[in-house]
Amino acid sequence: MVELFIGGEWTAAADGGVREIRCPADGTLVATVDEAGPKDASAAVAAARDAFDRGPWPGTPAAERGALLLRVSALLERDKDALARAESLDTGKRLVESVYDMEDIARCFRYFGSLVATGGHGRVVDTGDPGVDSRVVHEPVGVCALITPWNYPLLQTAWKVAPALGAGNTFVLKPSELTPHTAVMLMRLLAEAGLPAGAANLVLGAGATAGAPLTEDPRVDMVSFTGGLVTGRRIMAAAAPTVKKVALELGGKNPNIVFADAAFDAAVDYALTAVFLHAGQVCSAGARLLVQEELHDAFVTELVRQAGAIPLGGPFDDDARAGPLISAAHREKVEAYVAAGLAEGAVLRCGGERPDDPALRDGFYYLPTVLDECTPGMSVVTDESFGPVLTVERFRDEDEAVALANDTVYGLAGAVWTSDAARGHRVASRVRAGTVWINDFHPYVPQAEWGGMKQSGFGRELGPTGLAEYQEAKHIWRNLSPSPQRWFA
Ligand code: TXE
Repeated sequence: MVELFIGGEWTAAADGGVREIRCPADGTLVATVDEAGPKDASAAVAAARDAFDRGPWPGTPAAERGALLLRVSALLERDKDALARAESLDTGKRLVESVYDMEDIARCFRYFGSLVATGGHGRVVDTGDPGVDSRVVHEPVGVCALITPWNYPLLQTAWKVAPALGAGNTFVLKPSELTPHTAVMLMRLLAEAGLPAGAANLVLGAGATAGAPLTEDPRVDMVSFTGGLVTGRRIMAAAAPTVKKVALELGGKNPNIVFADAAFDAAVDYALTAVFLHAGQVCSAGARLLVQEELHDAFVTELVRQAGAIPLGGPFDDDARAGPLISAAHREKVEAYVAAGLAEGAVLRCGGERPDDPALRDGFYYLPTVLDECTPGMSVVTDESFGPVLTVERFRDEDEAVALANDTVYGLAGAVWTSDAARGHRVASRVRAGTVWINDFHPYVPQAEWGGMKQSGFGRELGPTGLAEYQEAKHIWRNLSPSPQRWFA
């Protein structure tokens, strides 16, 4: 049985709740895990609070905190095959993609380890008064609730855990109830690397019963959440009465803008990975293709030809290039968006149904789907379907491309394809999104900030700002020779 990790001990759920984890690729039982409820969430917060208020971690020198993150990075490298396998069984993701993720995760810990160990830890302020010593120092925020989703389970966890620990915080992690295993494995690696008991705590379970109590608990100082927009709004409201610091990464409906002068083969190829990677279950997926009028027919014809040939299969099928959706309920949601799009006038160019291959019958597969002739306002264009569904809209000129790109409540990412360098930069600067790629799609590095504008959320992960999210700036003013002011005398 997989248990909760509270105060450095593996612990069964207080109410004896359990949950079965099944692989989305074929429905096989992966494991049975403990299911936390409010009592467990409260116990985990108590442990994290105690470790912050009385434990050694917040006062551990930054160089040692950085060194611990570097040790975790090495342990992640050591165990990457086992971690990748566990991730693939929980998510249904191709093993090769999970291996890439584990390498990125090790890099993330390495980046924050170096940043913390070598970075500046405050500054002396020039007040102009030699009788005053004024300094600004950076302190940890306190107890952090880290709530993560199922599409990149350990990656999104790493983006929070590494900076949170690096800054000296303690935390309670609540991974998605669908994909708990790599979070469990990470807890073991943190302990092996020497993290003091109570600094890292793990509760497994549903959002409403294991996650929501963390967001309401007055002993929690900060909530960092990655997930859906509706849940993000709920979490922000739950955190409001106790005025917690909140960071939200809520996905996107990301435009991929292709001008007629784009490098054709590369633009088609990247348009496919932009949207069909991990069956479209990527917060930065390029799910809205905006293509210039004169290129439209040739571009979409070639795109559809290639999309129709993408082989689907489970994590360990070497011939597969895309896997299943996470759950039956999620596939039904994607299907409903496609049906709505067709009812509103979109033209189905490929996909639009489940595969008929009997070998895939027990998984939650859905064919790569291209909906052409889409228009602003269709729900399949405005909402995040989070599946392998590409909508295609046409534009005439640069202004119209930018207007369509920004015609969304989201602002996480986007891309522009053009061989005109000046236009690439102009459009990149006008697209309201936290990341814009020019002649590329999807790359990110731990050194560069990641996060959204508008309703994609606020706060940044990765980069120096990703560390600063988990810090408070404190001004310490010391009067070196106090003498009476006689203000009231
Ligand atoms: O996510 P939820 P769901 C989007 C995507 C998807 C939609 C819904 O469009 O279709 O969100 O997916 C926990 N208090 N993204 O329902 O609910 C939950 O247990 C505290 C985008 O699976 O956002 C899980 O750990 N926690 C996205 C986490 O929140 C709560 C990635 C995410 O679940 C909670 C995933 C509550 N009241 C989905 N309710 C991205 N940004 O990458 C749920 N949770």
